[in-house]
Amino acid sequence: MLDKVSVQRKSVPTYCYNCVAGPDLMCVTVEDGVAVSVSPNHAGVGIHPADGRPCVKAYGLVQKTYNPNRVLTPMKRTNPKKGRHEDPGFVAISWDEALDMVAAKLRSLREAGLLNAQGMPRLAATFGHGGTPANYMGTLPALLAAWGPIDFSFGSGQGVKCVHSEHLYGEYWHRAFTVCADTVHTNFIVSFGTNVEVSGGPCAVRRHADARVRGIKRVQVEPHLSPTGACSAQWVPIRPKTDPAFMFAMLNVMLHEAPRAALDLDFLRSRTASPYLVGPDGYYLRDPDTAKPLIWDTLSGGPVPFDHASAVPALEGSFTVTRAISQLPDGETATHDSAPARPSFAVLVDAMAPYTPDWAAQVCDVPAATIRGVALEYLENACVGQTIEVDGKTLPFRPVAVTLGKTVNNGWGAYECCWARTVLATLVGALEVPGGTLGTTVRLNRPFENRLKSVKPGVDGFMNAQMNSTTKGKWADKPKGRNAHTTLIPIVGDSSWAQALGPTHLAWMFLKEAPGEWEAPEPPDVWIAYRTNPAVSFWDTSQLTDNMAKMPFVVAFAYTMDETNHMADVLLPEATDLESTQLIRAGGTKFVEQHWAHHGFVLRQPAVEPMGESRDFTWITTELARRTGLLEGYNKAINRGAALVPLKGEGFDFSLAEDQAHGVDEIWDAVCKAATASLTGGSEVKDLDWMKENGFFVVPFTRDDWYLHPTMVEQNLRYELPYQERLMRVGEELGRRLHEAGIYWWDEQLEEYQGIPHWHDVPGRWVKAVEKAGADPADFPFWGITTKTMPYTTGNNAGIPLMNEVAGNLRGHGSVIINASSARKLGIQDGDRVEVSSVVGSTRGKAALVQGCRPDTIVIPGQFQHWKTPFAKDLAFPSLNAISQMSLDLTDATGSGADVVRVAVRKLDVGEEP
Ligand SMILES: Nc1nc2c(c(=O)[nH]1)N[C@H]1C(S)=C(S)[C@@H](COP(=O)(O)OP(=O)(O)OC[C@H]3O[C@@H](n4cnc5c(=O)[nH]c(N)nc54)[C@H](O)[C@@H]3O)O[C@H]1N2
Ligand SMILES: Nc1nc2c(c(=O)[nH]1)N[C@H]1C(S)=C(S)[C@@H](COP(=O)(O)OP(=O)(O)OC[C@H]3O[C@@H](n4cnc5c(=O)[nH]c(N)nc54)[C@H](O)[C@@H]3O)O[C@H]1N2
Ligand code: SF4
Ligand SMILES: [Mo]
Repeated sequence: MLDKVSVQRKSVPTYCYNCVAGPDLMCVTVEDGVAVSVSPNHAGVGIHPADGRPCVKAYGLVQKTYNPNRVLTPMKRTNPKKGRHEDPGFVAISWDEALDMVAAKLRSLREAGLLNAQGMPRLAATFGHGGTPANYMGTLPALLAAWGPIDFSFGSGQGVKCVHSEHLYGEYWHRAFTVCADTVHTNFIVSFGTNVEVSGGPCAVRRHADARVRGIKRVQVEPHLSPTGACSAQWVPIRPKTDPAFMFAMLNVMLHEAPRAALDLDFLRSRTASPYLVGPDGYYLRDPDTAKPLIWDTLSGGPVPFDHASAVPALEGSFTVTRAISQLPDGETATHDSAPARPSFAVLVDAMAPYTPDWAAQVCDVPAATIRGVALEYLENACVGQTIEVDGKTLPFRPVAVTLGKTVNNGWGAYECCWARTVLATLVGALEVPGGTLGTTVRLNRPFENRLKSVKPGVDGFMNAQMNSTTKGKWADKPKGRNAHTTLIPIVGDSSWAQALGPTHLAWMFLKEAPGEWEAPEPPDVWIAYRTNPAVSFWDTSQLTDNMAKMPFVVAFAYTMDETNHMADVLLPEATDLESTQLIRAGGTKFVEQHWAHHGFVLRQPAVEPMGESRDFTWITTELARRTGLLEGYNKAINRGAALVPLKGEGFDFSLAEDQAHGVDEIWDAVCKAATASLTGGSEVKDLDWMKENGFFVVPFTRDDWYLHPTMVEQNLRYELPYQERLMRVGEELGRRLHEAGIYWWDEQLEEYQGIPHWHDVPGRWVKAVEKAGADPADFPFWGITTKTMPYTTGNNAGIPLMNEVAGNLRGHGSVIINASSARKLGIQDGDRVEVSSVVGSTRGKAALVQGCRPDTIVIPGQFQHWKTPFAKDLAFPSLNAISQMSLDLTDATGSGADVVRVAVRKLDVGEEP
């Protein structure tokens, strides 16, 4: 008989936040100090919307930890020449040498001045994938705060390739950095390319499964049949980038075919700008004394200010206003006598008149009856007039929602889609109420932890908006960063996240060549990169890689070698997911479908000892702060709340001494105590040990806080829809400023600023881009698009073999997905190696023949074509990013672009590939 070997086994609660659908709870099973598996954290049952379960990606974290290809010592470059084909000649160095080298460099920057001669920050930093790195970077934000100006201009596709227009307009209209359906209550969802069963994490997957049991109907409108399409009630294979036409036609049906009484007229009158009178110059007619927008009161038969208490405003009709003013750009005022006036709603009705389902059918390649059917079903399910009780509060019940996926949400056409999506909700009062279309979180408007608190009364009865000024003298004629967000993008504002949400590809492009009348910015003296891989994630990756080689000094936190840290001067290996400590917020409302009935904090803790020489991020940061001479400022920033919450509040003070370096546990112990104290008004103080034992600390979060509606009613505010008077003015001003500065290369983008959007040939822009590149569009007959894939979180875990193994079960993994009959016409069989080319270049992979894809569209899932990342580089997978264009012409007014490109497909001959 064998001796019983006693194994020390423990289960360590922690979190996964590897994609924006997190944070999700999980436990790590550790045997004799070795992480052996990941499991749900059952303590989360009834608290976490997925009852404590993480998704498949979290199960890869064990392999991530023990990946033999990890960078496990600091390293420095020995070959000064940078480029894809230059061997960096990395050699291992001690932490002392690495930290001293970085600190010396940073000190030299401070001595030279934080801004360079062009007024640009000498230090730049990029953190990838939708802000998720912030949940792994410990106290780094405190060091960044202590530093001063930093350029966050250089993106990786997060932001401009993400749900970008939604981020900006969504937040502007209803504090919706991202948007979701209120899946818990809704009955009917129209999803335009929201791949929520793949991208929404366990919370969304669980919710949609429960909703299907309840009998919900989801219509998935997208060019190829994604897993989400496959488990929807209906799939509508729309032509790429024609979604605005589909939605305009839905509006047309609702406004021109359905009876008015089917709409939520009360909501339109009292909670939107629908009654505001539009004058002859397209601007609101305003009261001459107060400058308040006027509405037409049907009771008194005359114009009154919008906030007149007892008015019953007209939504339709044509009126004459005896005397009014309008506010033109640049503070100019026009006076109107006997002005013709129409309510915004009437202007909307007229504007949507041409967009009939028959018209849209031609544009979208979808039968008119399908479009009409979806619109009518939406209307039928809207339950206008009904209410529901949530946490003891009676709220409107409108169980219909419209959601938009990332390629619908960015690039040309995205503005129209976001606008139409929000107007569809307002027409039936389904915005921000149970069952309807909801915002999830805020990132541009503070405070980030509760979006409801970010709502304050602004101008004209709407909520406040934080925009970059476009008026003379106040407009930022000199950009403050290399993507010029304050100069070009008024609506992005200038809060801490704004720059990373600017037109981040321009920063890369301008390193090579700036357009006329624009001073080409010098690269930053130092660029810090963490958990981001623009060399794989962005567009036209080969050109981007060349531009990246121009960065003179790159500090990269490194997990394995990858295509971006290939350009680094110093590699810093931080302890990763299962090896390090951080406390973050959980619950309340967050991205995607992270709506909880609780909120609080969750701890990431070392389940195992860090591998090799890798060190906790907080330790690395503290050392950098100390060696750069910024310790005091860094500690002050932590005390102020840069690590999570202020360490001092009412009834508690866990502030750290500012003149000394603190240990990792000491810092997080103080943060744990302050966080729990602040959440409970000081009544419960949980220290680091308690959090390690219990994993998370939450208190109830009232579910009516999922909805903005009560806040809007409380503050008597209106949604700034359907008419965009303010944006019109801003656009006009921006145009004047740019033209005064001799800048005409942003003129097409200026066209996006309209009172009511209209259709323009959105997909045609990608065709024109082919012509502009000097090629014949007929040679590129297919649409190339991309999609997320369940086991991968962008390119973050591309080097983990388990993910590839699991993904092998998915249709089209690592392949070019193509419609079977289109493929056969090209002589392509399933599994054949094919080449997909565009005006930018080509990419190769095997063909996956499917029925569920439009004949004119190919799909390349995920982001691959690595040439450095171990394991991933041997997969020989294709990537849309190698062939998509990075161009000003394909940039919309928010500064975003789409993962869309015109392509050709051909079968590779035998012998063409090794
Ligand atoms: N084709 C295609 N391209 C896309 C998209 C798409 O769907 N298809 N999506 C776009 C979107 S929406 C986004 S948000 C962007 C995201 O793109 P990026 O911001 O570039 O993010 P990731 O691809 O996740 O890159 C993560 C990098 O961090 C490294 N890494 C992983 N774990 C660790 C760690 O613990 N420590 C350190 N130091 N490094 C680590 C990985 O090796 C990888 O190089 O991609 C965009 N690009
Ligand atoms: N598993 C996983 N989840 C993730 C991520 C991840 O990398 N992996 N990334 C996270 C991030 S950063 C983001 S931004 C979100 C994105 O989340 P989603 O937007 O839900 O993700 P995608 O899979 O990129 O959605 C693409 C879908 O849009 C369709 N599509 C493409 N072009 C068009 C078009 O022109 N019109 C229409 N109607 N549909 C179109 C495609 O068919 C595809 O099904 O996912 C997040 N969640
Ligand atoms: S959905 Fe995202 S955050 Fe949640 S467990 Fe999966 S990878 Fe982690
Ligand atoms: Mo994203």
